[in-house]
Amino acid sequence: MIRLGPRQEGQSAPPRGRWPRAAAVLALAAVVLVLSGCTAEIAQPFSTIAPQNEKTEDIQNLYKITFWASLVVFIGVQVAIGYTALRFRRRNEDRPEQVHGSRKLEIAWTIIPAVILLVLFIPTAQTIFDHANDADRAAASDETFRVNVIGKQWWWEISYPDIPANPDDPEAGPIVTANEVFVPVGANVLFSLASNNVIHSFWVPQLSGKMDLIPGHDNKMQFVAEKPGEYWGECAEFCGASHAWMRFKVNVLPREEFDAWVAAWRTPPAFDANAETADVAEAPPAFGACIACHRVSGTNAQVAGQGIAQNPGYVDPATGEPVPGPGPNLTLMGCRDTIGAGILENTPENMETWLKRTDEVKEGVYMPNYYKQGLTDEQIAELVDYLESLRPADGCPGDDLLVGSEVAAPVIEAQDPNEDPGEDPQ
Ligand code: HEC
Ligand SMILES: [Cu+2]
Repeated sequence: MIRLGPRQEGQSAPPRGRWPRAAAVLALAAVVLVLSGCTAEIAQPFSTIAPQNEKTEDIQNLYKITFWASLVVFIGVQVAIGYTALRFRRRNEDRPEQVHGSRKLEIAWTIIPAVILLVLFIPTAQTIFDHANDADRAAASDETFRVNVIGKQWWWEISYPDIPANPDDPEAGPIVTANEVFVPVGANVLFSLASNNVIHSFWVPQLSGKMDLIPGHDNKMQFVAEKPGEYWGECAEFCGASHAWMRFKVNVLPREEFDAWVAAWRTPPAFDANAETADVAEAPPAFGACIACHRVSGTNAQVAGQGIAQNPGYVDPATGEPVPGPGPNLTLMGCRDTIGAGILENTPENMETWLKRTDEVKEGVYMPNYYKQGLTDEQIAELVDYLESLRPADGCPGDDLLVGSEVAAPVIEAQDPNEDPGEDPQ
């Protein structure tokens, strides 16, 4: 114990009775609170303390170290405050002896924080380097399952460099999709993370840490998804108006389900009967307005830009400014769980809302509202039917598996496209 000054004349030992009992009750309450927090079953998809693989276990361990270190500090400080308040409380009108400087104290409060910092820093740095090395090893290995991710405003373009869209035609490029990453369970997944606009951050709280997507600089991230299921991710770096609606999902499927997804992606949509001539006559004519920005595999909707090159999509009539155009690849759109990177659940009603109130549903969205520009209710209905039909006739791969997922989905609000558009859509 460090004595701050000689005990004053007439000072007695701290009184017993009332105080210690109150302190004991408080301490007990604190312990109960802490323990109840630890045992709570956490099924929140964005919870960081429900790790589902080794990578997030590592991060959880850092969190535990930080938590216990903080608890020790907290208790130490509280005890010191309590002790000082009781032991040195004012007992008479005398001004206590004034003390300036204490070498012992100075040394103690330099060394203790330094030790605490080391306790936090060493395992943190170790984990960061371990994870970076894992990514490097994955990059050097042939066994790696590669996924390229490009952060867009405000959605994710996902492509699989090792999985050709058409195995007979290397020119066709890889399979490209958006906002839903499919990976086989147990695969050593390496994400290559890039951006052609602002900085985003890729984060699947239950499978990974955060990694930025930086224009002009590719980042890597590796993890193994150990359990089948669906895992939500989100952008973790403020990137503009709809940053909060830049969600995605990682669907972890058994290998054969994943292969079924690839096969489904490569199968031309039923709507378009003629894949050989890539005839989209079966698609509603109104879809002609959409193909500047959207592709659908197996149809002649193949002109929209994809990948890191950014072509201006269209000139906003309101401002005269070019806006980044190309949008998500809509192949298998009927199988997506959400519309607009998590902002609406994918249902025909919500698809109608998306097409009729695009700019109200999603703040700042880089997709024009063609309903306001003159598409009729009938044309919109045709587009909705078409988009929802972009799925295999015998069901979407992985759908049955994801039902029993351990992670609950966030609630996504539906809206009536025909209600007064003056109202706040959110
Ligand atoms: C100027 C480019 C552009 C045009 C033209 C365009 N879109 Fe889009 N579209 C986008 C962008 C960008 C997004 C992504 C919006 C977001 O989530 O932030 C998008 C998203 C979508 C989505 C949701 C996709 C997903 O993965 O959730 C659908 C469906 C869609 N558009 C349908 C259409 C239809 C139908 C048309 C034609 C009537 C059309 N789009 C015209 C740019 C465009
Ligand atoms: Cu973002």
